[in-house]
Amino acid sequence: MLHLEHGWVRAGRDDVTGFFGTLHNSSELEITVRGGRSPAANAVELHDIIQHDGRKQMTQLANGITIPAQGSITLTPGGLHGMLIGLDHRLNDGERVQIALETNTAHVELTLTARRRPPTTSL
Ligand SMILES: [Cu+2]
Repeated sequence: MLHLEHGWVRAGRDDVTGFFGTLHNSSELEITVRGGRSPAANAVELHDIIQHDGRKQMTQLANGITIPAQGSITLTPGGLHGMLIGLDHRLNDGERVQIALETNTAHVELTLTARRRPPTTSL
């Protein structure tokens, strides 16, 4: 089983925005998140931020994110993160956003709250 703890989506963006939190894998097998769907956006992608020629660049992770058995991976604004691409409207502070993550084992349904700033528990 995979679940997202302290999940949130960044509010106030027009076209694309990130979502964050800690993915916990409570199963005995590794789980790979490959992408997802959301009624609020055209696409759900998984990204990382890498240094390239001294500048930070966002790259899509074509192979997704793998969470080890009994392990966790944290999605943060400065590193690995989820991305909503092609928002159908600007997310308001406090708005609830549905995201279904697709993994190699199952879909994981999330309801995240949009916030302008990270909740302190996620940092
Ligand atoms: Cu991104």
